[in-house]
Amino acid sequence: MTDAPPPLSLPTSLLTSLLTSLLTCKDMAAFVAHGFLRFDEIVPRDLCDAALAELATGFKPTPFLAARDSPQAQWPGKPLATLWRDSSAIGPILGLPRVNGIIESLLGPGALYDHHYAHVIPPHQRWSQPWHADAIIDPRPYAFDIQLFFFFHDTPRQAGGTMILPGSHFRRVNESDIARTQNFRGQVPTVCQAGTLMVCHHGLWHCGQPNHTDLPRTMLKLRLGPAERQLRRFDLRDLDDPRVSEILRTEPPWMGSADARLEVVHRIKLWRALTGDDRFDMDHWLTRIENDRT
Ligand SMILES: O=C(O)CCC(=O)C(=O)O
Repeated sequence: MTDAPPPLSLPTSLLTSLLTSLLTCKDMAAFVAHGFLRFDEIVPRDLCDAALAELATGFKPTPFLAARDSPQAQWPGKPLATLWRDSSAIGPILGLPRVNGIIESLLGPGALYDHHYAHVIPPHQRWSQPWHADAIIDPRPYAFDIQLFFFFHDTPRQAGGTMILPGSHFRRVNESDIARTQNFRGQVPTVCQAGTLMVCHHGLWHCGQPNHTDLPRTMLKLRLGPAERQLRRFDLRDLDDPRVSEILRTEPPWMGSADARLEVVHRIKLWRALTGDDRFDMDHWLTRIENDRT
């Protein structure tokens, strides 16, 4: 008789740390409903200070500004893990287990770099950036990119933290189509402590704000796309928690009841895509129209 091979198992501590750095189903539902997630003080202060110092040196220029023959010009489309290898702060920040877990939960493994830019609003700038959504050039209905907004210094309201409109991400607009509007009901300014990260769906409406302080306001934006299908990449242990549906139903204040129905349908479809559960529904919204027998 031969001995059976020992069962393949990971040490519990490793398994727990892998799982705890991933987003839960409730987190993912919040992303699907609101189009963003906020992580307060996720980057330690010392790394924030180092990141600001690194940005002040000119950093790696965004590919838009890089010389055509420079390595940075070739970055778009490359795996994130292969970039910022020699960076003293941005690389280590992107390597933080929690930051990695967030990216992996939303995009799956091997996230691909799209672009980055350090948005600096000078002191006493009274101009407000017009509302916009970034580069809506893609027809993908439910795959999505994410945009990481890093705030490396305390950002009080006067300092011009990015304004966002929660729940706007399914309203696909081309860049500045929404620029003639000054304020939307339900808009939320980013007011936060150093080290805060906002992770936004690429369709989320947003704009920079005036900076009434004596200091520049810096926000590092990094856009990433998926390398694989965004399917069940997060911690699935709370998949059947009834709060998942409650979160998916949340209505932002700008939505009328007719609009809300359209949004719910989008959310159900994205939830189906992310979980692989083609029968998932809420209040019969999609099942009602899936009876075409022709
Ligand atoms: O500076 C900001 O707060 C936002 C800038 C931005 O996201 C953009 O220009 O697309």
